[in-house]
Amino acid sequence: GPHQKRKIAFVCNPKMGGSGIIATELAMALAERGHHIWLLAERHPYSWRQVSDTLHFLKLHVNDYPVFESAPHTLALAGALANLVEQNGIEIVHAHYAVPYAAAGLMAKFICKKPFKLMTTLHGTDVVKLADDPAMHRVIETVLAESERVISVSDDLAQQTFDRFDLKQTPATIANFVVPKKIFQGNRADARKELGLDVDETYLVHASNFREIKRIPDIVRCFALVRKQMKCKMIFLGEGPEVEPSKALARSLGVFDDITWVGQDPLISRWFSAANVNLQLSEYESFGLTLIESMIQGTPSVVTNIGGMPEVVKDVGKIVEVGDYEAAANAALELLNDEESEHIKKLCLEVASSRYSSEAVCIAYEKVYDQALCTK
Ligand code: GMT
Repeated sequence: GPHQKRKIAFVCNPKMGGSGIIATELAMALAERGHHIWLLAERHPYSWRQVSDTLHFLKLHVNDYPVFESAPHTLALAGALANLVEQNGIEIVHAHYAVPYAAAGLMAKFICKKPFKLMTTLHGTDVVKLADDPAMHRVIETVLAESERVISVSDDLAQQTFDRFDLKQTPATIANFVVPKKIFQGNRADARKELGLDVDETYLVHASNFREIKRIPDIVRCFALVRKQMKCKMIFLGEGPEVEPSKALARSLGVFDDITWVGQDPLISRWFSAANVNLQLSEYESFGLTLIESMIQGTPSVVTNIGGMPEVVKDVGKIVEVGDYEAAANAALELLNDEESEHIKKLCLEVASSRYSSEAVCIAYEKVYDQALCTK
């Protein structure tokens, strides 16, 4: 339906990672819907595309004058935001992550000569992990209280936030979404041919930034157990500190030759389309973007019973306890069972396109922006 065109500045982490991907895709989708969007960051986010002339990128310059131990990034962001708002008549600053992005937004509010509304989307690590740090806790609590609206990417994260901070109300949930343009359009065989994979092989997949929180050793152990039961291969997508240790563990478990470490690949959807099962066995995950990226390609996931993952894979995946890689292996074997796989594939597609539609998310945010601008 018709909606008012807004002027919105986005601030997010431009590095490869779910929060930056979602913020960037949301910025682009809203610009395509006619809103005027500015994205302020140290560099173009990974998935940035100039989709509309109502979309603007502003490079953040952080002065790293040598007297500083580390460059005052948050202050640079706050000042640049204040300038951006004043120069362009921006009505809303939409921050992805309470710290440091919404905190910079709050500082900008203090500096800026024109009023604007601060919107904060929580992606997890900001509230759940940083809340344990007493200094950070105070900052986050203030930022949440001073944000016009706080949105969480899952119901679980909303509840966790409410439990940890003194808030007037639980944040509203607007889930992450599938990006239509990124969907691989071919079938599994097409994807495999394009990737040079064996059309008849069974492939398990995992994608992340290989931080400790992803529990990569559990994935390697899970794969080794599945490999004992049937011929199959493992594909690791992404880069990070746990890549090298995972190779050592794979060697010691005798499955090194059955694993491919692909590294970073922008065409991640092709890999999910090619795979039979996706594994995400993290210690914490507010949402788990790869779950819907694989779901839309018809590939179900085995996940740990933590954070937002159970609500994301509800009806279309298997849930095991954190650390229980044996249960994860059994769950993967169940999903690999031929009888079930055609049915699951259909269900995955259905759920991913209905529950995680990008249009529905844009509409939900437009409503939140409207509400924020209507309250004085
Ligand atoms: O999990 C990461 O390593 C990256 C992190 C980020 O900042 O991009 O991801 C968080 O936000 C994503 C988008 O909302 C979620 O899908 C991830 O689950 C969440 N990560 C954690 O909660 C650990």
